[in-house]
Amino acid sequence: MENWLTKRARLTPTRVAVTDGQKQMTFSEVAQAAAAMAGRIAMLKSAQNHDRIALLMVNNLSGYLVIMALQQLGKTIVFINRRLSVAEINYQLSDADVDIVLTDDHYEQKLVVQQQVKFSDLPIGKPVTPTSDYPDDFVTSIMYTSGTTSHPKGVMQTYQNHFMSAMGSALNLGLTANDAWLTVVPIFHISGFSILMRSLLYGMRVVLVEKFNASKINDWLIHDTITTMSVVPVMLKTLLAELPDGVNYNDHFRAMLLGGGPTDKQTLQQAQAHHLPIIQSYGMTETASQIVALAPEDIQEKLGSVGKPLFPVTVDIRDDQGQSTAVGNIWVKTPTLTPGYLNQPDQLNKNMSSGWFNTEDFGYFDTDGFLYIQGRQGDMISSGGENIFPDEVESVYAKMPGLENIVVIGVPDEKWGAIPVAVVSGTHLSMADLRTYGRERLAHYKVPKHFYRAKTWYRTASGKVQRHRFAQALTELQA
Ligand code: S0N
Ligand code: MG
Ligand code: MG
Repeated sequence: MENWLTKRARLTPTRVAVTDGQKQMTFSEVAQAAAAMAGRIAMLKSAQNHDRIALLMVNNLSGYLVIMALQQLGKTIVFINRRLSVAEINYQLSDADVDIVLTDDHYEQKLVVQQQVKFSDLPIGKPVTPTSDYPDDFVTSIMYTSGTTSHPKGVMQTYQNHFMSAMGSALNLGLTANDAWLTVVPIFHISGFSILMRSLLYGMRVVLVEKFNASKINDWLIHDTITTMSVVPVMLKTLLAELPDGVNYNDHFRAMLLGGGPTDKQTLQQAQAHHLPIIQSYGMTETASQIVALAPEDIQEKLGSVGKPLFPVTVDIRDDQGQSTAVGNIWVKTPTLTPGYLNQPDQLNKNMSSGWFNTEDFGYFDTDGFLYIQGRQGDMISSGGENIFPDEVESVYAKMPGLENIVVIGVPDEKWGAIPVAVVSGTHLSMADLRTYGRERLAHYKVPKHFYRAKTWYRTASGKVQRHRFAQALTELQA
């Protein structure tokens, strides 16, 4: 396909593409600014010989323009989660074989790469001629997700993935020339980046918000003509808690796309009481965002369901033998599916069968064809829209001197949905030492919030830790 930004700037040059509330830019202005920014990036020493460039950003205009610029240069963007520790980031940079990392101006940590450049320190350069094509199978973005292995994997997303995802979303939510999508979910996640891709395809205004602040966002949703917003459950809860009774969002507001983890019934009922147009959805980095979502007309009737598969998507429920069943693993067939994990084709293949992908989530359809998610295979903890894998946390603590055993477990949490806690044994280390060790090496949301000392260490005969027995015993330990 032709370069989406060039095309969009030709189709609707004077429409507003993006704003941060202070400054706004039209699509024509974005196209020009992106070509100028691309010229500056192209001046970097090794930019020419590298296909991938990493990005550490927050949701603001300069970050937005750097993304647009990297696409003009035909570079693959490796998005780095801004909350990760230096060690975690270095792992991803090295795994992606990246030598250039561009960072927002507030990022001060030193990373192990040949060139680390703040946006405002980019050299002066002449605007470039943008790449003419956005090829369907070109990997434009890579985002790392943790998994049951102790190291995260780079999920590759092609233009075709993003295109089909944006179409599926539009065919469900509809589209108007006045749409505006509030973007406070991080752009380094697919929840955020997918909004930028939709904007280019739809000709839609993006409202960038750098820091989640519930009262400011409520104010914006009440007074601006924003039509759509993506949220994770903790954001919805916080917005509701700050929203005065009887106050509604602006009349144009028609979709609050809710995803990134399970939401409790009480929060959904509260949202209903406020007449919020909650569109529950289900999706993941591997599927370039939502693949199943509620339709606006089903919001009232189907509370708790994530909706029906979007137009390009097919879903099948299968048992462990791969046979269709009523309740079981959620398998999906979708043109939005990643072509694979960077450098690890086997990792995707092991969950694939004849073009179908096993999400490892559990669920079922009701008799009207609405999907309900029941949980997940394995031990993943979903905290505030971030996924935490106990294996990854445990493998970091395994190297801590003076600590013999640790097991990490997810427990329900009022605010975040779930949080990690740990049970330890064979140590005189203080709780403070254990916490500090983790915070120096891991993203803070992954560090266990409490450490309990075990009286018994549960293992199978073969020596494998029995996580579920620790989870059961936790209630006693907490007492
Ligand atoms: C909720 C957020 C904004 C909270 O961050 P906040 O308030 O900015 O925190 P800080 O002030 O930085 O820190 C305060 C303390 O809170 C801790 N903390 C921060 N985040 C978490 C967390 N997630 N869990 C636990 N603790 C957290 C900090 O560590 C700090 O503590 P101390 O001081 O002790 O260090 C933030 O977490 C956030 O932005 N979350 C959302 C992330 C997200 O977007 N996830 C979605 C990922 N999934 C997908 O992208 C696939 C699904 C999808 O595409 C989708 C999802 C949602 C909506 C739409 C879609 C779609 O399909 O389009
Ligand atoms: Mg990591
Ligand atoms: Mg290298």
